[in-house]
Amino acid sequence: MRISRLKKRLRGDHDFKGHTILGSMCSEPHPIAKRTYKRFLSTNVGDPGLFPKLIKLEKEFISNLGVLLSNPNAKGNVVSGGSEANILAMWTAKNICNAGQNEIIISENCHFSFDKAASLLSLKLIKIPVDSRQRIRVDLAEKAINSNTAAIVGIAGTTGLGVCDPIEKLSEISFKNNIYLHVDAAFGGFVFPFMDNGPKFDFSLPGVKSITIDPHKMGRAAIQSGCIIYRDENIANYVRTPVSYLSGGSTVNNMIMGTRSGASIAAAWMVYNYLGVNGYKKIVKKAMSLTWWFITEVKKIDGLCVKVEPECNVVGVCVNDNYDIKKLINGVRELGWAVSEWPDYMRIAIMPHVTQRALKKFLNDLKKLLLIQSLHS
Ligand code: 0PR
Repeated sequence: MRISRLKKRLRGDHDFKGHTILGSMCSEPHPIAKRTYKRFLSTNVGDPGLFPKLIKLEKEFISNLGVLLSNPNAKGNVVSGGSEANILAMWTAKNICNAGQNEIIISENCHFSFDKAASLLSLKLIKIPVDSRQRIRVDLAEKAINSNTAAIVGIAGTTGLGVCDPIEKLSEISFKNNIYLHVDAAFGGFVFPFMDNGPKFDFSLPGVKSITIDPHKMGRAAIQSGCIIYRDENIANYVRTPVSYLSGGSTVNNMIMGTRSGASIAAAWMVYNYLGVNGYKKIVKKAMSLTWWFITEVKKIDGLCVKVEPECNVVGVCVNDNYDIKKLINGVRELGWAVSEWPDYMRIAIMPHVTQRALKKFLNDLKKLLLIQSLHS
């Protein structure tokens, strides 16, 4: 069997180099991440005795991210992605709490990984409405606090609309009430720290106990790499499964996965050190200027609007009452574009692989489809 036959079989799937993927929060990994991933493909840090140096590299990487997030004492792990990181944070919060505390206060715009966490851990999500800027209503979040509250969650870079909850205020209410605050910065974690005036969401806020941050989104690393970062070792140790028999002797596993790829860690470490803060600043600057340009162009098109001004490179494109968003989304998909669909908008993520040229073509297609809709109405 030749690889060309496999390629032929998979032909037709989208590809980041093909410039049709506009709704994804992942991107083409940096070439250095790809090379490194390949080199360490067969490593498994699920058996720490086999790869102690890779484990050390993982610790160093987490510590690097800790520094980025204003906390050199941070501890944590590279996991499969934001979903696993969020589930681990909820598991940790549950283990810290007293029995019976099972309510999680969270924005109605949260990622579905929290629904999974709630189902797995028998938690109850108290979904709080958002304000006109699509950010959690802190007044309602505060009102929802009661003796059953296990944790509060803030989102730094929402999945659909790229906004940041008021984490500073959530930190205040969490700290005051001694409640665990987790920040889901799966997307914004590799964006906001590299902006000149990005929103505050990190460990400099005293209430924040853990943060999800994903190198496989804006970090230009390879899939799978998400990170769960805890404020300190004590918090990091609330999820622990003792393992007695592996090659390094008795150890603990503090995540969901057993076998896990060391290639993800090596690639994320490599690209992070290769790009450095200045490299990421350049990536974010480019993505944000393209985002603002795209929003300006969207607003010029009769019938189109943006759901809210985003705070990072994720845009919710919607239509006015004369048009049907569902039809528009179906139309762009038929023309070959991959966009994400919400009930009243489509999500466009201006990732590093997205070019202005592709966006111009996409905007033209939107114009044509809206014209067709108006002629048929
Ligand atoms: N938290 C936030 C805020 C997210 O946006 C996401 C995923 C997660 C957690 C979960 O991360 P993992 O998917 O790494 O577990 N956000 C994207 C989404 O669900 C993930 C994605 C990426 C979807 C690429 C599509 C795609 O092509 O929309």
